[in-house]
Amino acid sequence: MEEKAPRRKNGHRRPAFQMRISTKYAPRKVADGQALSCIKQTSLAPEQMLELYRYLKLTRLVEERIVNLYRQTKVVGGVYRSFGQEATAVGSAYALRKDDFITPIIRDLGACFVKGIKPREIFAQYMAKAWGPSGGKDLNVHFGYMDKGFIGPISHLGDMIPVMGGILLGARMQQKDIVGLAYIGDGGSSTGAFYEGLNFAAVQRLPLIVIVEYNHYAYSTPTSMQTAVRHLAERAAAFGIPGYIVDGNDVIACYEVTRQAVDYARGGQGAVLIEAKTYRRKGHAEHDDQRYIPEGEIEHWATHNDPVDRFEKFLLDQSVANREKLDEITAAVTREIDEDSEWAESSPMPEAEGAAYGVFDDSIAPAFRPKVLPS
Ligand SMILES: Cc1ncc(C[n+]2csc(CCOP(=O)(O)OP(=O)(O)O)c2C)c(N)n1
Ligand SMILES: [Mg+2]
Repeated sequence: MEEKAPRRKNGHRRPAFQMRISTKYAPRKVADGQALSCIKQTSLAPEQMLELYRYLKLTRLVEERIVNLYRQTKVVGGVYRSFGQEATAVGSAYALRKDDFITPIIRDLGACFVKGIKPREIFAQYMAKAWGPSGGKDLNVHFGYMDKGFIGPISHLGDMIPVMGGILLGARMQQKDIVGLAYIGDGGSSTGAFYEGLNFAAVQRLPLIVIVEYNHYAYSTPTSMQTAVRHLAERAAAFGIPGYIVDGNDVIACYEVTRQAVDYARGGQGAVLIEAKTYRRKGHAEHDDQRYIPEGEIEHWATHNDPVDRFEKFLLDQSVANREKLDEITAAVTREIDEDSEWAESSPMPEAEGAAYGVFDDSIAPAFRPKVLPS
């Protein structure tokens, strides 16, 4: 009789080849003419659902205001939106603990809000103001907040996955039980850094959750032109880790699948790959006129699969809230946005010499001090 392979030094047997991916939270086909809602099986309490609704509306309306400021030439640089895919970032980040870490990319503003970032910080950052989180040194979502558990993006193309692996390895050495959630686009998931980072996390059994946002495009390249796999979650098999497909426009499904992954990762079982099926309804950035999109495609998603509409329908159908309650939440969000954008607009631009600080160790005189700073 064949003997069982001995346990390896690191304590686990080679995992079985996993071609199967979980589709429990995958998008469902609905009967013709029936509007999409959200999954009903959830552990979320009604007040948590209303909080999720607030984050969804906040994300959409903050981005709308940023576009408004951009058209008035008050924004420095580009504007990147998560329009139509807000549920993925909001629902997934909501499944984390306060001390867990995230690495958001350009479509994950909602996750930053869930982590405790205020709209005023986002407005000031987009306008390169001194009171923004990077003090005008960088733009849009290029900023981090270590004490809120979020790492600023180095690049949007996969590099944050090995960085998060390093954070989690460091946390393990410090005996902290934090989980790391790294977001990546469909395009970014075809880069070398994605493979190296996830492979390392898988073999080290690090508590890393990677969410691949399949939003159909990387800049102007359709996903089918940059990868031969149909479902990006299938790639989990290459790393020997579990893979899930989730309906990225169903905020409850995004929460539930991430919560399951968080339990698995925090329980010491290792990394998880989640593919969120969604759609980028705006261009790569505000300047992109989307001429490469087939006619009717955006309208189709807008009419049938908008994450905010779907969640509203759910909340009303399930009697979690009535229309007045939802309007009240939206009105409060709008008031906050009005106040915060005004605060950011009236805040100062940075002083030139500020550029010399916060780059290297501030206790050492900046290299160009004699030329820039008064002695
Ligand atoms: C090394 C590097 N090259 C190029 C870019 C510019 N860039 C930022 S996002 C992006 C496309 C990403 O597409 P995808 O991964 O599908 O994410 P999505 O924008 O759809 O969310 C590109 C080319 C970059 N940030 N870093
Ligand atoms: Mg993409």
